[in-house]
Amino acid sequence: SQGAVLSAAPERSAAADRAAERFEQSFGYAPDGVWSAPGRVNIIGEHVDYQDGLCLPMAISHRCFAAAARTPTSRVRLRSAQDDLELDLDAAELEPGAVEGWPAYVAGVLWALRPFISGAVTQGMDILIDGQVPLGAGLSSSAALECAAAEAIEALLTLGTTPLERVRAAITAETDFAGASTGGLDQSASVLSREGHALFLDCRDFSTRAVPWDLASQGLALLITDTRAEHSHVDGEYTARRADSERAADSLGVPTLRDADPARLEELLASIDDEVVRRRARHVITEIQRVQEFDALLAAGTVRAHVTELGALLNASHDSLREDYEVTVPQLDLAVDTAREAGAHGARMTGGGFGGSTIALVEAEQAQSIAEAIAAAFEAAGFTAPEFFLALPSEGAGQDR
Ligand code: GAF
Repeated sequence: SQGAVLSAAPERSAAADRAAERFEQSFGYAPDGVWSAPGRVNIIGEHVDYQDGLCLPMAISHRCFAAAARTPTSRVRLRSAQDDLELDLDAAELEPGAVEGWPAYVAGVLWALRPFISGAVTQGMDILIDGQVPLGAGLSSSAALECAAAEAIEALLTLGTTPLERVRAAITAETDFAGASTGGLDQSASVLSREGHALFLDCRDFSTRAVPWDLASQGLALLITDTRAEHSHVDGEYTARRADSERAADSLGVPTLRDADPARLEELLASIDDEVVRRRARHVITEIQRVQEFDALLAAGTVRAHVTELGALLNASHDSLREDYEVTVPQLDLAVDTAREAGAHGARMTGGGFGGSTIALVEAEQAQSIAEAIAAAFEAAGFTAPEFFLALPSEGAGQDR
């Protein structure tokens, strides 16, 4: 094996300075400011956000930066340091379907914020996007893009929106403008996370609570493995799972699976005729319960004090996503199985699945050897070499300079 390199967290203030320089190189003048928003991992609570469930994500140290300025025109000009695709359109022409590719996630946020803009959207602006969140890794590069854009637009237009209103605008941009019908976990994590903490998120009303999640001082680490497995058919499969979960709620006669009583699980499941729908229901209902148990353990003491039980909940989450929800792929299962065999307290896929990343709760001193074991297993299986990061609980969206 080539060994495994655990990439260090990119330094935030240097990255913000670089985004400002790149804006100036591209547009020929200095930006009014730089704003950024992070990617995320979900620690537990997967495929439950669109059923009013509970999730426990955290922001990671990889961020998307937006250097931006108001202009004395009505043109919206969007450029990227990573991609040649550009957008230059009149602010009044913003409408779903009018924009393709990554600029749709930025233009969509401006469109979604129009209820907060007095009169029509006519103010022009220049935005340069400089992103560090790995693309297609299941680490929410698109939410980071939307949420960085929302911070920049809020400041440029002094809209007076709350963080939660910006979360909702980012969700609307994704579902109604870019056309990806996701559940809100990613945008909430990107905007509302606090440094050193995980975010307890109740998707029924998007209320949140910061939960201390300081692994480093306890000799622990959360190892992210980007499996680099190709995200094929992701959108179709995601939509299909969402539809299955809605069928499950219908069969049980409840508005959402959050309303199903976990104490009556066996009885409820027995009332669902369709075998696939029954398994989908079992995943969502038990996953919401696992988040409650995970949160209760964290409230009762340190991560270290309950590391075995917390690890077991991570394992149970993955097994449920593999067997009942069927959103894993061989690379995700191999990374998880290998991490467990190499000494992780627990491991699971994170995010939507069908490719993307896994997380493993590990002793800090074993992070390197577990990463090496995963890299070796991937090489032996003939899979593309994975990439490794440490998930350091970072601050949500905000202004950099
Ligand atoms: C993706 C979606 F965007 C989220 O809304 C969530 O459903 C997640 O998959 C699964 O938990 O990241």
